[in-house]
Amino acid sequence: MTQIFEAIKKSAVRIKEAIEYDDTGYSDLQNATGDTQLKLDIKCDLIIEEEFAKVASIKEIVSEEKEEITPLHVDGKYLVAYDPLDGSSLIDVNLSVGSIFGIYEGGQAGANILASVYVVYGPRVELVIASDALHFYRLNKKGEFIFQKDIHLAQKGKLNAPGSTQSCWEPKHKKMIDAIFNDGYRLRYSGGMVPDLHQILLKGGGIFSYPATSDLPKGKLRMLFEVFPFAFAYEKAGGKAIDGKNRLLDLSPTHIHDTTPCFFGSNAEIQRVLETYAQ
Ligand code: P6P
Repeated sequence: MTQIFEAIKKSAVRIKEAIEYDDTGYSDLQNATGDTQLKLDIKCDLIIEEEFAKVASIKEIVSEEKEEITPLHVDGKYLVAYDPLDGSSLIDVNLSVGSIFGIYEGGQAGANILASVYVVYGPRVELVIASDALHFYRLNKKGEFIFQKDIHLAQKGKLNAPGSTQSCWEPKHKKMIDAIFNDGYRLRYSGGMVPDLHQILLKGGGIFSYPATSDLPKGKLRMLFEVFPFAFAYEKAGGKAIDGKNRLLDLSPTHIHDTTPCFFGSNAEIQRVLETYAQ
């Protein structure tokens, strides 16, 4: 697995430079979800595929930018599912974006995830590896990721990151979000899953929600390369990750681009979600 982490670190340095200096215009292509791809989306996907092609332990890869699974090494052990540049539409307004990776063995279910990694491209480039714990690194001037600390969530936090179109929320969800704000929580939502979830982890706790809505009954965020990697990370930090009722890592996609409603947070906030969605 170490070689996969090293390949991700090399990709992150190359993606950082692409974000800073390359064209942020749109291509005339669409991804599997129907999003028009930025030239950067395609370039970052190619960077990661190039680096993974050098890692013999990777059997196949799944990318947000590709319709189907891509085979790499027939004798490899792992499936790596990734979103090369999550929130890329935020780049042209100079907000933080990220890359997300899930490393699986023996299948594509949440139960098959062995580790996850995410990278935040912000004022600083930071990388977090979820394996035995949640390990936080920061890029230095020499292009090396230097370990900072292990991340731990408090039992209860102060941040509320309510995603999706509010006019499409179920009444019980709106009532819950309003009650959380009435308890003094601070709104922290940029529209970028990676920086939004990273902030809650670094600030010690809170809740990020992307629920089922009338316009997206199965949610928006993809199981394999967005939801499961962060669910694994939040659990390693001592928090929880659910779909409203079930633990997210107990779910299995039927298609590699399947989505699910998702809630990530400290234990106290997730308890509020469970009580709300049990109604
Ligand atoms: P909304 C970015 O497009 C993304 O996939 C995630 O990074 C982010 O959490 C979500 O969509 C934002 O969606 O509907 O709240 O704008």
